[in-house]
Amino acid sequence: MIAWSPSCTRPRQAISAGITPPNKTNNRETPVMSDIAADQLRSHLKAGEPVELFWFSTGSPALVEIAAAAKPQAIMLDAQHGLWTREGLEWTAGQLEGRVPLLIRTTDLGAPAVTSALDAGAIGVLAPMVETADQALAFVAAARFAPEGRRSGGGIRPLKSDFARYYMESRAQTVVGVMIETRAALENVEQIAAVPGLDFLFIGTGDLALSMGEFPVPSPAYEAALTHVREVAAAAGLPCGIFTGDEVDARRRIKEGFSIAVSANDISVVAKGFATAAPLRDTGPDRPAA
Ligand code: 3PY
Ligand code: MG
Repeated sequence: MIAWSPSCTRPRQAISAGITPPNKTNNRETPVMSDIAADQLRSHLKAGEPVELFWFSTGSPALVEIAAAAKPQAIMLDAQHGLWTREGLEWTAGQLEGRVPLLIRTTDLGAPAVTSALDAGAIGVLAPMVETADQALAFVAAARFAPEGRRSGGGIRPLKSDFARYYMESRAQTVVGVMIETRAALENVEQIAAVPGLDFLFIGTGDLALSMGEFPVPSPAYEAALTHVREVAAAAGLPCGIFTGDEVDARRRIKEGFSIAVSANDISVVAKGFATAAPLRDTGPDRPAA
């Protein structure tokens, strides 16, 4: 039996082929990863259903807790540009465990960044600024235990109950994506999409526009690049995500055929919320005199 991974929809052999998560029906063997959440995310991606992401940069576990009540299909903590500390990742992952699928955009492409994110309890990682197939290959290897990769074993959450089970579940369930967000990545996107063990591509629209010289007013060439990446991903059997600024933008991209889009990010939501609160001081002269 082949345990499901988004890569299993692909023509080539999936990296997780042959890995079966331990039997979840045995009550002595409670899953140790964020199992339900992981299943939800993977089944959405497998079915080609749109996945809406809430994206968090402020490093606030409290904000994530508030947002999780809206039941997003997945949450992304941005360790590259955001204020997340190692402990913040850990506490946030703990509070979401099994309820909302948690992904982490790693600080960089290095193995320690990937290890911290997965040890904290994320069910998947997203690599920023990937430009070559070799970089994608190394990132995938850092995210997967041997024999598929070279992830180091350890961490509080993986070790807290049954590391053998965690190891098996993680081999079957961990989701790995890479960002396409530079001109060089565009040139190499076919080779990147062909990297075994990759589960999705994700376009960083801001950096891509900067790198192409298309910021702040993109031309049709920029839109054509987005379409090209989506089509390359589809040809490789991979879902393609895209960074979007709000729900309207996210809906538009999902209608175009993107699989993952960002319907809310904490910076914008908080900024907009406070902006609408400010006009109170303009209430006017109708107020009774003190
Ligand atoms: C980009 O748009 O470049 C991103 O990385 C999303 O934050
Ligand atoms: Mg970026």
